[in-house]
Amino acid sequence: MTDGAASTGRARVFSGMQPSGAVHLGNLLGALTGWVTLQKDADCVYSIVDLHAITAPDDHDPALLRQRTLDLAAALLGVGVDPSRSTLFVQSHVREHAELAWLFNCVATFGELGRMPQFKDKSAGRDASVSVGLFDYPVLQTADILLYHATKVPVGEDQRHHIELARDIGQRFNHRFGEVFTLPTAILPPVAARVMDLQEPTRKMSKSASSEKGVVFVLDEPDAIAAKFRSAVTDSDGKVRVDRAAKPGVTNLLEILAATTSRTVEQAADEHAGSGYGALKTAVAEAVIPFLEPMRARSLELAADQAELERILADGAARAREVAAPTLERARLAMGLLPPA
Ligand code: AQP
Repeated sequence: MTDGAASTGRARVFSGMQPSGAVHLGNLLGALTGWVTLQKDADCVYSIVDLHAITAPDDHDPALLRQRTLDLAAALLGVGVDPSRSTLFVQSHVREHAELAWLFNCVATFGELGRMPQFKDKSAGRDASVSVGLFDYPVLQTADILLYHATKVPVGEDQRHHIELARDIGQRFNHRFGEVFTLPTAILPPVAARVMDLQEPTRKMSKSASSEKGVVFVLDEPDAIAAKFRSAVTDSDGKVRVDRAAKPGVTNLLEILAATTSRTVEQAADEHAGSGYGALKTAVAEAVIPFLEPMRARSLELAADQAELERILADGAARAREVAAPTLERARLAMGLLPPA
C-alpha cells in the first residue's frame, strides 16, 4: 500500500468494526455492503477495532475478546472483504493508532466529546462509572481514519457524528501545526443506514442488545431468522407504508426488504401495499435467508482455519503499518516532539 491515495489515483477508504459480538444485519447493511462494493475502485483499509471493544468494561472477558476477534475476521472475509484487494488487520497490531490518539487527545476538547450522541447513549444513567476509554472513543476513531489519509468512510448512520468530529480534529491539527491530515467524509448506504431492532424498532439493532430476539445475525440458522421476523414488533394500524416516526417496525421491515432485494423502500412499500403484516414478514424472511446463506457458509468455513486467519491479519498489519508509521512520524514532528537520536 502506498502512503497517500493520491499517488495511486484511487480514493482511500477506511472503516472499522468492533469485535464486540457477532455481526448482524445492521452492521451488514449499514456498513459492510459498502465495504465490499468499494473494494472495486478504491484502496480500502479495514480494521477489526479491538481497542474500541475494550472501552465497554462490563463484558470485558479476555478469552472471549480473542475469540471474537478471530470470529470477526472470518465474518468479514465471509461477507466478501477480499484480502488480495483490501488491507484487513487488527487495530492493536498497529501501535500507531494508540499513539496518534494520544496526540489527538491534546487537540480534541472535553466539550465536543461530551456532546457525542453515542457516548450519551452508552453512558446514560452511569456517568461516573463509565471508562475514560468510552468517552475518548471518537478520538481513537479519528486516529484510525486519519492515519491512512482516508477520504471516504463507509459507516451506518450512528457513526455520522464521529466522522464529523474526525474532520474537526484533523482540521484543527492542520491549522495549528501544518497540513498533515486529509479530511474524511462519511459514506452512508442509500437504504438501511440505520437498521432497527426487530423487537424494539425505536432502538438500533446492536451487538450488545439485551435480547437476541430482535437481532438477526449473519450466522443465524434459516429457521431462527424466520422466527425472528415472524415475531417482529409492528403496530395496530394494519397498513403497509413507510413512516419512520409513526410506524418504525413496518418501515424497518420495508428497509430491510429493499436493501436485500436491490429495490428502493418506496418500491418495496408499493409492492406490499395491499399485504397484511404476516405476508410482509414472510417476504422479508424469504429475502434475507438466501441473502445471508452464502455469507454464513463462507464465514463458518473460514472460522475453522485459524492459522490462515492469523496469516491474513499479520499480512494486513504489515501493510497498514507502511502507511501508519510515516503519518504518525509527520504528526510527531509537526507537534514539535524531538525525534529520537
Ligand atoms: N443498526 C445498525 N444499522 C446500520 N448500521 C449499523 N452499524 C452498527 N449498527 C447498525 C454500523 O456497523 C459498523 C460497525 O459498528 P461497530 O462494531 O464499530 O459498533 P457499533 O456501531 O456500536 O455497532 P453495534 O453493533 O451496535 O455494536 P455494539 O453493540 O458493540 O455497540 C458501523 O459502521 C456502524 O455504523
